[in-house]
Amino acid sequence: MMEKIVLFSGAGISAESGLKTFRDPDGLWKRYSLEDLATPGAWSRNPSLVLEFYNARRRQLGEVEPNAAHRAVAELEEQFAVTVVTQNVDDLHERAGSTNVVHLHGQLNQARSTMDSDLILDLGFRDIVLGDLCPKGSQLRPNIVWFGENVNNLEVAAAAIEAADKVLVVGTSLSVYPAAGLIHHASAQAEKVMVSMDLDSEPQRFTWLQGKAAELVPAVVETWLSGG
Ligand code: BV8
Repeated sequence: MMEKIVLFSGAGISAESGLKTFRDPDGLWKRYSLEDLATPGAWSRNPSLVLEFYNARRRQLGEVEPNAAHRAVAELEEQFAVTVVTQNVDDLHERAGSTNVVHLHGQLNQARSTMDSDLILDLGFRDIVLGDLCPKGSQLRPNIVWFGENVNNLEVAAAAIEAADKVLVVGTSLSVYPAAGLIHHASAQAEKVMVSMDLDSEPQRFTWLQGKAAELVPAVVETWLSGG
């Protein structure tokens, strides 16, 4: 029976691929107010602004690549049963080769109908503009979970973390709920490691490794793949 690993990631795992994080000094929420861009109110007030914000991030996503951290996580699948639980809306885990990725906050390369939230369309890296309609005739929106909207796949994610023999948390400030609360589902006997540049909140029962994901994650993966 393969040991189970959960990789729980936030924006910091994609920082070295060139995607901005949210709360670092040059982060997205330092330049834009999240209330003006990532809430249902923002969408009803100014849908074009919201569409352009996500169009710009989606275009950028089409120009960046997974980094060594994403690739190392994909390599774990050689010897472990791996579930990636990510807060990120990018597809870099998938592009690096991870085959079991649970997105909590939606996916930037998907659009969603505004009249049927189950009607989801693949976008690739294309824009969404006003007038782009779903097959049922309503405006398309980014398939992103905005603040004040319910998070996807919470139960699946919690169950995977509870069952994990090892939990590796990478690149998250743990400042957004309920996603951040998921790490408390890690069992007492699981090996628990957290990689980030700085500590925004106490790492709870996790061993904290301070540094860059593209350096530290491959080292942790190498240790685990060689039986350490
Ligand atoms: C919900 C998609 C129930 C958008 C995101 C008042 C009203 C309503 C809700 C609330 C409220 N007060 C609080 C809430 C709950 C709210 C919340 O938590 N707000 C926060 C701001 C306090 N949560 C919600 O609203 C959630 N839904 O509660 O529904 C409900 C329903 C109705 C009414 C009420 C409640 C929905 C939250 C989802 C929001 N969407 N993303 C988009 O992407 O545009 S959240 C966004 O921030 C990201 O998805 C990510 O998940 C999240 C956290 O960011 P991180 O990934 O952690 O990134 P961050 O920049 O913060 O940190 C970077 C980390 O990386 C740092 O630790 C840094 O050290 C490290 N790092 C940087 N570089 C590197 C590195 N580490 C390693 N290597 C490096 N190179």
